[in-house]
Amino acid sequence: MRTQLNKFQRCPWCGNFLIHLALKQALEELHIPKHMTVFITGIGCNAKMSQYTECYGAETLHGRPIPFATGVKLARPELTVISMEGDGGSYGIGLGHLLHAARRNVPILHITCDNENYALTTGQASATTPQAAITKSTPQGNTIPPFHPVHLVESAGGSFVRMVKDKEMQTLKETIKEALQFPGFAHINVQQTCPSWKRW
Ligand SMILES: Cc1ncc(C[n+]2csc(CCOP(=O)(O)OP(=O)(O)O)c2C)c(N)n1
Ligand code: SF4
Ligand SMILES: [Mg+2]
Repeated sequence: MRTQLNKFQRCPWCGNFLIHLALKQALEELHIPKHMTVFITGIGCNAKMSQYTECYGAETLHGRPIPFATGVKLARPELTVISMEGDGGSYGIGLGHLLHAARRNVPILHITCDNENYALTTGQASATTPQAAITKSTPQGNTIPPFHPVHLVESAGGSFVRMVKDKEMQTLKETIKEALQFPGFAHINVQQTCPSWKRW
């Protein structure tokens, strides 16, 4: 984490604190140098993480970190390239990129901070919001069933696909380490705490 940035734009108890710490520890324990790491995010609460991390990176467009990260990896295959988005970005607007990255086996790590809602825009329902959940966009309860992200990415050809809870930090860190050493496309769905909007 950048030491000079001590004011994170996050709610207290946000799961992104845990995901960020696990990622930082994983990179440190694998001795991956900061100048060899590129961290690409999209847009959303999670996306600020690339600004808060001491390495190369960019905060791109909602749904588009995977194509950006793919380009970086193609140009500089020796770099460790991490892409991150929320559930809205990964499984909504950017779903096509995720499935094709899995199908093409692009050697990057894509982490989804899955808080089951569009948090930055104040909590609308996403593709992973459970049925009956009350959100800003489903005041009577969500009527649409969510899909299962792990099954979805596996069906596209993803061979390293994991689902981990943010609070299980040791498991999360070890899973990130495993994914960073995987020689193909790796996807981690992190079940993320969002005390402001996820109340189910
Ligand atoms: C192309 C585009 N459409 C819509 C938006 C508005 N927008 C900004 S953040 C966001 C929701 C993000 O939700 P998610 O990807 O789940 O990330 P979270 O905030 O939950 O971490 C939306 C819809 C945008 N920035 N760009
Ligand atoms: S709205 Fe949710 S995801 Fe966004 S900072 Fe707050 S707790 Fe975290
Ligand atoms: Mg979200």
